[in-house]
Amino acid sequence: MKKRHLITRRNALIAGAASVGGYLLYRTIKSSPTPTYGNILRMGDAFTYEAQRALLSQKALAKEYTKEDISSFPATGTTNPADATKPSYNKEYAALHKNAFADWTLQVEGSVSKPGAYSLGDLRKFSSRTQITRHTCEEGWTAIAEWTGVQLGVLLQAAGIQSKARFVNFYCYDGYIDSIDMLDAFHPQTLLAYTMNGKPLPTQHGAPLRLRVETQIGYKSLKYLQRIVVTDEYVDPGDSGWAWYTGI
Ligand SMILES: Nc1nc2c(c(=O)[nH]1)N[C@H]1C(S)=C(S)[C@@H](COP(=O)(O)O)O[C@H]1N2
Ligand SMILES: [Mo]
Repeated sequence: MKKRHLITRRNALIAGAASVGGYLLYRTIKSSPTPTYGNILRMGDAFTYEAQRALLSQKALAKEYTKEDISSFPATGTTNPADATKPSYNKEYAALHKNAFADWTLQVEGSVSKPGAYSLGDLRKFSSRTQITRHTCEEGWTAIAEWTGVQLGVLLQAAGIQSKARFVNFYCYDGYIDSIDMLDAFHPQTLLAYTMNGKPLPTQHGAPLRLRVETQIGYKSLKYLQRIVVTDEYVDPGDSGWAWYTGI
């Protein structure tokens, strides 16, 4: 039986409230020094003891579900950058897609001592994490799926992230750009996911690699990843009208 996910007014209100809360937190982050990777390593200067405890406690993890909870999962926004009839069409992506992503690599650059390009095979060699989590779209729907991938923090450490780094910027084949701070980047559930429900990530869900940021609303979980730039500055999508930080 096919489960339907109705966009309910209640869910829309919850998503809206989460955005307002997120915006207040965002303003707080902006008005206080944003933690660098070095701050997080030292667990010192930028944080209070309570904040560190909250960060490290199990409560800081988003709820994880069981296989029985897995639901149907709508695809929204860009659903295929290889489709030449859509505005999101990207020629380079179309070529990679045609070749089943054999030539695809993820660029990792910026404030790292070992910038480089990682193939899917390279990413699969890292230890992986599997989690069943709920995605919350700002448009008011939620869905549950199982994701497997490499923790972003593991990759950043392998790339030699420098202690002054404050943000991670992401660039996608469909033109999406966004960024997260070091707390989210090193959150244990922040994954670069190559598997959804036990199968290679489907095209409509961001093949071959997407971000999963379980601490924030769905639009931070970028699909069709192309490039990661570690930096002291963040990129703001700006024109989207949504807050940069939208914790849930
Ligand atoms: N590159 C890219 N990432 C994206 C989007 C997109 O259109 N392009 N849409 C975002 C939004 S608003 C949501 S809700 C989720 C949708 O993911 P899904 O299509 O797998 O459900 O991806 C997010 N990441
Ligand atoms: Mo969304």
